[in-house]
Amino acid sequence: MTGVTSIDRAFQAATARLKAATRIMALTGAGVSAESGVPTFRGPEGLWRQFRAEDLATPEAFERDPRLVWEWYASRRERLAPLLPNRAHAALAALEGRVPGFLLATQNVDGLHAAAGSRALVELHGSLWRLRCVGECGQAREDRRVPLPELPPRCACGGLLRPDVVWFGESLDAGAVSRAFGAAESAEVVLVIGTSSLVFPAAALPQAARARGAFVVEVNPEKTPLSALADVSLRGRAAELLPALLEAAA
Ligand code: BV8
Ligand code: ZN
Repeated sequence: MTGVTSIDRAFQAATARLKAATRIMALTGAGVSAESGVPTFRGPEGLWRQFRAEDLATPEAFERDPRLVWEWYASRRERLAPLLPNRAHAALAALEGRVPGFLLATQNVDGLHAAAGSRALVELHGSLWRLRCVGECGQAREDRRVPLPELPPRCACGGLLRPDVVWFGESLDAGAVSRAFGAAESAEVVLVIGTSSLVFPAAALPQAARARGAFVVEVNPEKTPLSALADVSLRGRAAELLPALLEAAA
């Protein structure tokens, strides 16, 4: 093809690999939900701009001031409630239906991958639609009420309820981590979509896959610490590039 730019070559390399692969793992971050209207964390309008992660997304912050932490999560739930999955979420759900060995590991807590129909899904950082009791019963259950009746919300057992998400300094669910690393280590292709690749251990997944010979494709409008390691880094928006990749790889 005359005048093939490096972008076309990268895109073609990615689609050729996707076409041939039977084991694919995808890792997503806040960028995959950006086109649904969900603010990212570290972007110019990012959530962390108004708040400092250290002040809010930690068990110490919750211990110190559960109401303040809950005001932040309640505002995120209210903002998220009317939002819908976008074409990137839909493309990943469609890819799952086409590839027998597919797993999607997300760092997002917004529930939009499940809403788009993804089932082979690991929510590495939990979900802000699930509340967990820090009192006696320790129960975790889905609760989509917006607004919540009181902040902080209380469990029937009298205990405090917290968002069932993983805060900084907290360990991820061991089962989720082993499922995600197991998929990364056996994947032929890893798609890394909409993440700044700064938060561990999620950001270690593509390295683990690469070490086993996987072909790593990054989809992100910006350069990230992963870009140098990726086999191809497609500079673009997920809602545009993912449907195009799927179509070309069909
Ligand atoms: C842990 C809470 C054991 C839920 C979050 C090494 C090993 C283990 C831990 C660490 C380690 N090194 C450091 C640590 C500690 C820490 C960590 O990683 N710190 C970082 C900041 C250095 N990790 C932990 O504490 C983890 N716990 O491992 O426990 C332990 C503990 C301590 C020490 C050792 C071991 C827990 C991590 C989970 C923290 N919880 N959130 C919530 O409220 O959401 S993290 C937070 O960041 C979110 O969950 C988010 O998912 C995550 C990652 O952010 P991104 O999703 O990447 O979003 P971001 O805004 O940064 O980037 C968006 C990207 O999208 C950008 O690149 C942008 O260009 C792109 N984009 C924008 N628009 C689009 C787009 N892309 C495509 N299309 C578009 N349209
Ligand atoms: Zn309880």
